[in-house]
Amino acid sequence: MLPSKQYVIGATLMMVLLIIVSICLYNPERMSQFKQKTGWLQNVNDCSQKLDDKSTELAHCERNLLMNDLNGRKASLNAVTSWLAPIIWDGIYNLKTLNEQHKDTRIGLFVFAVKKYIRFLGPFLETAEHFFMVGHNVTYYVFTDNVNNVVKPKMGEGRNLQLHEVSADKRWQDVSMRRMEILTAITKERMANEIDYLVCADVDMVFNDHMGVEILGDRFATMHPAYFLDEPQGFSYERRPISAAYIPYGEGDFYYMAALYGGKVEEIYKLSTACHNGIKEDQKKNIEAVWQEESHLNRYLVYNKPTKVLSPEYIWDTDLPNGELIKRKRFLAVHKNHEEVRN
Ligand code: 4GW
Ligand code: MN
Repeated sequence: MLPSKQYVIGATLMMVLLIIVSICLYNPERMSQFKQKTGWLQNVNDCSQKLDDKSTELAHCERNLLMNDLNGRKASLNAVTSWLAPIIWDGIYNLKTLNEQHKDTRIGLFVFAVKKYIRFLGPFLETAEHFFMVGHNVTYYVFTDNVNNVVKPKMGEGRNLQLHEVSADKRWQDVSMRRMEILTAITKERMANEIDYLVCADVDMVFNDHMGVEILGDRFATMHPAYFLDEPQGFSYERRPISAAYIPYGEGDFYYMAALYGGKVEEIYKLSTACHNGIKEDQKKNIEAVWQEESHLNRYLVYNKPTKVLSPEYIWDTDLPNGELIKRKRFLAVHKNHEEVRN
């Protein structure tokens, strides 16, 4: 019996298919040409083929570091801000290179120790000698109402201390805010000739690990360690439009803590002048921003973004949660008895 016509056609087609498959298996290059011609490659994720679709490219190439939305990491945990300023974490910088770049840089450290806060000055300065800008040219600018009571620490080479007398304000809020007024004067008159960068710090802190030239930039500020995982609508910015420190909902990137910030001397002159003017404007209206000069600092930094942001490695408090995210705790808040230090 002869095979039917359909059977012959079917068998021939099978034979042709078999030949194609065996040629492809033998020659993979021809296989990929075949795939491209027939469009098989269209769904393959190839970063280089999707340059016109930036968001898809970023997502599937896992470059989430630059993303600041729900698909990416929290803005605070990145190594760069959305305006492309570095966020300083351990491991992102090479200290040897930076030290070489800054070998002639002159750095100032500005600190206020008035009334009962003079007790914090000794540990602050002693730990600074161990951890702050070691090997660099450092001038401490200490402002106090009790110059005779300051014990100078043993200081390394290239380091010196200036003591400046300042009157003690009655209200602690005024003591804290007075720093902005003093800064406007001293950055203009004295520091402009003496130093290149100024670092401003609270005195109720101790240095606990390396803090060096990696923090320096035109204008830098530190994330508040209690807010770094919060969303901006939860930040304790000044929210009353009547205040000069007002920041509307929807604006702002980080909540910065006034316990550590700095920059080039002329930048700190501009920053302190703006904050001091804001404080004076509020005083005329008989109001005070919710967190005094820290509120004005945050307002300034929303509209004059820092060129470098310091991660919570640079201000930490051991009472806070999420400490496991912070590898190096470089500058620690001293736990104080608030009743005891109240003036
Ligand atoms: C409450 O009674 C006080 S006293 C709040 C601040 C006081 C204070 C602050 C003071 O009596 N003397 C003084 O020199 N200061 C300076 O302002 C000092 O440099 C201190 O670190 C800075 C900011 O005050 P603070 O450290 O108490 O602020 P927080 O609580 O934000 O760390
Ligand atoms: Mn403090």
